[in-house]
Amino acid sequence: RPRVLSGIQPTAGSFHLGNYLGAVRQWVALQETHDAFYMVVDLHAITVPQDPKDLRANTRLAAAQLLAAGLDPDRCTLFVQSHVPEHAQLAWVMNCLTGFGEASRMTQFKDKAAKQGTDRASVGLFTYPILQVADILLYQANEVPVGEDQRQHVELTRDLAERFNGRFGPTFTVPKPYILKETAKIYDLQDPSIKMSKSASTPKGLINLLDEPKATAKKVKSAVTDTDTVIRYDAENKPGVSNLLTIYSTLTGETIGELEEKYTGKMYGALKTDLAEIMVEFVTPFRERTQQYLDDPETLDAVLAKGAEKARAVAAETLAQAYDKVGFLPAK
Ligand code: AQP
Repeated sequence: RPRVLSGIQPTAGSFHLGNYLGAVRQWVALQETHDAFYMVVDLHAITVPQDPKDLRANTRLAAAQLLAAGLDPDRCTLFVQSHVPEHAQLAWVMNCLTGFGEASRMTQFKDKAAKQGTDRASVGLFTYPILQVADILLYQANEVPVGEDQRQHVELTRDLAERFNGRFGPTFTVPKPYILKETAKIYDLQDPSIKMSKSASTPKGLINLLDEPKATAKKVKSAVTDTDTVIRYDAENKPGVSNLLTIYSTLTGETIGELEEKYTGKMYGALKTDLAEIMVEFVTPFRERTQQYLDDPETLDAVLAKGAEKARAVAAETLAQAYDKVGFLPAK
């Protein structure tokens, strides 16, 4: 079976619709066909300041949401990044292989650092794409299921894997991004020119899966569309309507073409009312299942402990090979 690896940050509490449609939904499908490793990336979370109590709670919350979304610990390996110290250990080697200019070109870093101010942005934020490289290479992943915003980091991973292999001999699998065109980028409901994001979106444009279903329905109903009246997919000229059609189609399995036909001659209001109902039907059981996992922290922690053990077995082997190739003296 080919292998996949991906991660999600525990920082925002609730996952948002972009996280789910862009990434987590694919994770659930891929556990059936791939040897799948998924993690809650708490090391990445501390690239910006975190309250320790919140971080711990949000890490459990993220794991609970992944299980609620359909990850099955018998079909995939689910773990917490900091439980596998090899991530930080390989990251150092990768840091030393990356050019300063190369790291400076990462657009996510540039965007986030610009928002925080260069003096306040941490060095961790600067090197976090390189930690991500280590995350992926440790598992010899063939594919990395992510949203479009992560494509550049997977490209960096490919470059560094090839550089390491070229310099020290074949060691790492060179991974490919796994990005579904339709859901690669889910947009803010109030500003469909920007991606839905916990930090960039307006509260009204961001659908948090754990919010009150009623509030979610309201956000869908007040989504920004356009002054035209035709319900048609046209990402360039009708980004708001197209975003709603993408969300609708992904959640129901109806194709965009079928939806365009279904809503011929209907008003935007009808589309939004129906989509609001579909969203409520989706988030209500999701919230309940998440709560059930949170109510049983011992079981949750046991799942994560078992996941960490499985992950470490793979990660330790890769790290040992990499350390040997680099020329580190083995500790006897
Ligand atoms: N709008 C989106 N459309 C499609 N995919 C998305 N992802 C995030 N936003 C969208 C994908 O979700 C996965 C987890 O990303 P993350 O750990 O970076 O989660 P986040 O921090 O909650 O993501 P945000 O909201 O984008 O936060 P910022 O911008 O503050 O970092 C990834 O695979 C990502 O591509």
